[in-house]
This record gives sequence, C-alpha cells and structure tokens, in this order.
Amino acid sequence: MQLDADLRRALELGQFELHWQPRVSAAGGVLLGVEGLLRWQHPQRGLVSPAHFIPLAEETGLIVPIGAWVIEEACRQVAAWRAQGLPSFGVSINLSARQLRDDGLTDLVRASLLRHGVPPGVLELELTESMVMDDAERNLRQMHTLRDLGVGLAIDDFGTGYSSLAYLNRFPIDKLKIDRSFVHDMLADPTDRAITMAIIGLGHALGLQVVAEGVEEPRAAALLREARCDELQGYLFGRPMPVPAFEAWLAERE
Ligand code: G
Ligand code: G
Ligand code: MN
Ligand code: NA
Repeated sequence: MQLDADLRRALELGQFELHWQPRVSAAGGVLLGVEGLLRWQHPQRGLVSPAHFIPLAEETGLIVPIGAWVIEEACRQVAAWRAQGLPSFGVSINLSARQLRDDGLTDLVRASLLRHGVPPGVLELELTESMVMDDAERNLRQMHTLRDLGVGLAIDDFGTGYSSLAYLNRFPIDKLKIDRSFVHDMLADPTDRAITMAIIGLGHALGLQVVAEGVEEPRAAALLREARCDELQGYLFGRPMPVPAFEAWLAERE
C-alpha cells in the first residue's frame, strides 16, 4: 500500500522521467527514432522499473494521469531536440489499455503536439495486440481517430498476444515490433528464428514496417538485415538512456 501512496504523489513531486532507447535503420544504422521508457526515481527505492509500478498504476487508474504526463513529456522533449537542430528522428511511447479506452486520449495527444509545435507524424504510439483485442471494436475506432490525427501506430511485443490475423489486417497500423523474446533466441533456436522471419514476411505482405526489438548481437543484426527487417532496436545499438547520455550517444555517432 505504501507504494500506492507514493505513486500517487510521484507525479506532483516530479519523480518520473523518460529514458530513451534508439531505433536504427537495419540497412544503414541511421537513427530513425527513440522509444521513451518510463522510470520512477523513488527517494528510497531508487530507480523503479515500470514493470513494478505500471500494473499497480493500471489497477488504480493512476496510469491515465501518468500516461498523460508521458505524452506531454515526450512532446516537450522532442520539441527541445528539434529546437537544438539535431537531425530529425521520431519518438515513440507505450500506451496502456486504460489509456486506449479513454475517450479523451486523442484530444490529449493533439493538445500536447500543438503546445510544443510537434508535427503529429513525429509521434508514434505503441500498443499491444492483447490491449487492442480486449473490446476490439471500440479500440479500433480509437485507433482510427488517432491515425486521422496523423500519429503513427505500432503493435508492440508482436507474436506474444492473441490477435487473429484477420484482425491484424483491420488495425490501422504502420508497424510491427517483433517481441524481443523471439529476436533474443533467434541465433540459438531455429523455431524462434523461423517465427522472426515469418513476422517480417507477414508485416511486409501487409504493407507494414517491421522492427526487431532486443537485438543484442551483431550476428542477429546481420540476419535481420538480410531478411530485410526495416528497423533494429536493442542493447547492441543503445540501452534506454537518460537525456544527457542519449545526447552524448548521438554526438559520438556524428
Ligand atoms: O524499460 P523496461 O524494460 O523496464 O519496461 C518494462 C515494461 O514497461 C515494458 O513492457 C514497457 O513497454 C513498459 N513501459 C515503459 N514505459 C511505459 C510507459 O510510459 N507507459 C506504459 N504503459 N508502459 C511503459
Ligand atoms: O514492452 P516493450 O517493448 O515496450 O519493452 C521494452 C523493454 O525492453 C524496455 O524496458 C527495455 O529496457 C528492454 N530492452 C530493450 N532492448 C533490450 C535488449 O536488447 N535486451 C533486453 N534484454 N531488453 C531490452
Ligand atoms: Mn515498447
Ligand atoms: Na516490446
């Protein structure tokens, strides 16, 4: 219960931050975007992983204001990077089911983009299959509204959820992100390699961009490149980093 009370105050106290993980083109290693990952700087516990507090935030509904903060912070940060004259790249953030069901979501996203002068195409929202399939018709309407606004939509952790292929074709999405469990085991396990390759083929057949997450080894990157995977993300290229570390990472590549 203490964690719950702390979580309630964390927003007011400014204890959340986003860490940024690069996503690069498979073909040329060019920075295409960054994924913002939420972190909680707890005064006693230190850096708390979202894996620990997001389930709690979802239960209590706190994920809605926390998620609104994430959207606002991502827009603020990308506007700051654009103002610094850095080469342009996209920004993606993760949504939870509660946020997707919230009727105010599109207005919230629109307002943050406008406030910071960020073109909608710069922002990408990551959803999971399971999240969408729970009340699919309603979520599909919400996804169309977001798409009409001009933001990108990606299916995260693809391959671990339970959307049918028939539904996948109805999602107004731009991108599939192959779950990192398949990518991670791809070199050792022929089944995981086959699944990874099949997802790349499926995504392309549906006109989608395909991202491999959890790329840790050069040999995996080479196989994915050969298979025409579009984008790669993982520790091989960069961990999720606080802003100064990400900016140093970027400066080193130039
Ligand atoms: O970065 P890390 O591996 O610790 O993230 C753990 C999980 O938390 C991942 O599934 C990630 O998608 C999720 N997550 C990270 N940031 C956010 C966020 O801002 N909102 C939501 N809903 N989930 C997030
Ligand atoms: O569920 P989602 O895909 O949003 O979660 C992304 C999480 O995966 C982040 O918390 C990030 O810390 C983690 N991650 C990113 N790259 C790698 C990687 O190469 N290996 C491992 N093990 N985890 C990674
Ligand atoms: Mn993600
Ligand atoms: Na994922």
